[in-house]
Amino acid sequence: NNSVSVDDLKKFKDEVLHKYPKKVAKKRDKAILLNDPETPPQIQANVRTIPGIITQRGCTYAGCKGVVLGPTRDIINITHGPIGCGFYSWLTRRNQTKPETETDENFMMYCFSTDMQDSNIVFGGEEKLKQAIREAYELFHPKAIAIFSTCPVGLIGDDVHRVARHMKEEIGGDINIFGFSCEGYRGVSQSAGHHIANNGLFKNLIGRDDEKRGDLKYRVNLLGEYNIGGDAFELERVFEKCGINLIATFSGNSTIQKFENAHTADLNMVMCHRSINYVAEMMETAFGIPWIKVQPIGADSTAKMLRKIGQYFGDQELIDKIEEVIADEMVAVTAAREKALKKTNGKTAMLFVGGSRAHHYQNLFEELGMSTLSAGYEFGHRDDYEGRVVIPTIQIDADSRNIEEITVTKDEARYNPRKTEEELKALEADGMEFNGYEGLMPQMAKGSLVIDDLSHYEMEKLIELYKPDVFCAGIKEKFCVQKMGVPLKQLHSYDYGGPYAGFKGAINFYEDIEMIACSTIWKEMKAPWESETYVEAQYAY
Ligand code: CFM
Ligand code: HCA
Repeated sequence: NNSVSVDDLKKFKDEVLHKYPKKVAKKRDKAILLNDPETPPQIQANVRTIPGIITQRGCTYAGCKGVVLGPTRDIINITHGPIGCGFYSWLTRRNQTKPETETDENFMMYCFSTDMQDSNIVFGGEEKLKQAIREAYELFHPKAIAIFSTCPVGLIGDDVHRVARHMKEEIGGDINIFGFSCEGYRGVSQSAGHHIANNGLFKNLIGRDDEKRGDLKYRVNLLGEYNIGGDAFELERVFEKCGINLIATFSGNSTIQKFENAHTADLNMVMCHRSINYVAEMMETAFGIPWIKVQPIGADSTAKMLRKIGQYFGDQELIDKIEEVIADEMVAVTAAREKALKKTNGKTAMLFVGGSRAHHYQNLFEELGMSTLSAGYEFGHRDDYEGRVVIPTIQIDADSRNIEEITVTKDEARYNPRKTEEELKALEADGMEFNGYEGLMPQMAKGSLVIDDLSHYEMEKLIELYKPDVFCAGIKEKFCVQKMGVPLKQLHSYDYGGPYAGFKGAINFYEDIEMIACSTIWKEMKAPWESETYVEAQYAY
C-alpha cells in the first residue's frame, strides 16, 4: 500500500503528539497533514522551530554565506565572527567550481575569518575586520570581498557596511567590497539568509557590467542551481548541446563577471524558487527579464524544461535542435531506467530536505516507479507546499525591455499561493491562462503524509511505522536512520556522488538508488554476536 490512510495518520499523530507538552503538540499538529493534491490543506510553515525539538534546519548565516554566495569562486568571503562559523561552513556544501584557465581566481578552498576573540566582543571587532580585509587584499588582490556577519556581530553592534565603505575607499581602484547582515539568529531558518543574499547580489553585483549583448542568441540565466556534485556542469553541457547561451548561473560555477552581465539575458529560469525567487522578481522589475519555473531534476522534467525554453523563444530551428538533443540523450536514459526499474518498481521513499529538493526529487523517484509516502521541507514557505499558480510568461522583445510591461496582477499571481474561483476568472479576464499549480502538494499523491520542519522524534516514528525502502535527508539524519535498518540517501551532498541533475544526472541517480534501496544488507541489522544461539555455538566446542 503506497499511501497513508486517515487511520494511519491518526495513529502516527497519536503516537507522536501525545509525547509532547500540550502547547507543543498543538503547534506540531498544524505541520503534519494528509495531502490532497486537488485542494491542498493549509500547512503551518516558515514559523519558529520549537526549542529542543531537534530540527534539521540551519541558520541565516548558512543560507547567505554558505548557500547563495558560497559557490562563486572569485569573491573573497570573510566570515566576521568567532572561528567556528567559518570553519564549519568551509567546503561542507559540495558546491563545485571549474576555473576556465589556470590563472583564473578561485578562493573557494580557503576559509577566511576574523577569528573574533573575547576582547573583540567586549571592545568591538571593526578594527580586526578592517585588518582582515587589508590582509586578504594584500595577499590575493581580489576583484571583490564580501563580509558575512555571525550572531555576535549583531549583538555587539559592529557595522560591517560602514567597514566595507571605509575599506573600499582605503584600498581604492575598482575593488568591490560589501557586507551582509546575515547574523544567524535572524529569521526562523536559513531562508532569511537567502533573502539577505539576494538583496546583496542585486545591489552589489547584478547589472554592473553593461557589455553589449552581441549577436548571441537564446541568452538565459539559470537561477537557484548551486552546482552540488557537479549538477551545473551537466546542465551547462545540455544547454551548450542545444545552442542555448547560459549567461549566468546563480550561483553554481559562477564568477563576478557572470553576475555583472546577467541582466543582458532574455529569460531567467528559476530552479530552486525558495532560495532565489527574490532575484528573479527584482530582475523582472528592473530589467524586464521574465522568469519561468523549471525542474531539471529527472530526465523527463529536464526535457520539459528544454521544451519550455524552445517555446519561449518560438524559433523553429531551436525547437528542432532541442528535440534532437532530447531524443539523443533519452537513449541512454531509457536503457538505464529500464534496468533499474526491474528492481525499484513499487518501492517507497520519504524525502525531508531543504526548501525545494523534497519536491523536485520526487520526479526521479517517479521515473523509478517508486512512490513517496511522506515528504516535507526544512524551511519551505506555504507557497512551496501548497503550490504557486503556473501562468505562461509574457514574451518581451529583448531590445525594448521596460518595467511597464510587467503587470502587477502577474506578480501577485505568483506570490499568492492559492486562488479562489473568482480570482482565477479575473486572471483569465486579464488574458492569463491558468495552467494549474506548481508545488510539493499538487504533485504528491492523495493520502501521502506532508510534514514541515520534521523533528528527530517524528522521523524515528515515521521509520518505525512505515519502513520506507529509502529515506532522503542530510548528514545529521544519515547514521541515525541507517542504524534503524533503512538506507539514507543524502539529497544535500549526494553522499559524495552525483551529478543528479539533467540527463546524465538521472542515470547516476537510477544506478545509485537501485544499489542502495534494493540491497539486502539492510535486513542484516543484527550483529552475529547479538544472536545468542550463534554466540553459544561458537563457545560450545
Ligand atoms: Fe534550494 Fe539548494 Fe534546496 Fe536551499 Fe539548502 Fe542545498 Fe537543500 Mo542543503 S538552495 S532550498 S538552503 S535546493 S544547501 S543546494 S541541499 S538545504 S533542498
Ligand atoms: C546548510 C547546508 C546543507 C547541510 C546539509 C546536511 C547542505 O543547511 O547549511 O545537513 O546534510 O546542503 O550542505 O543544507
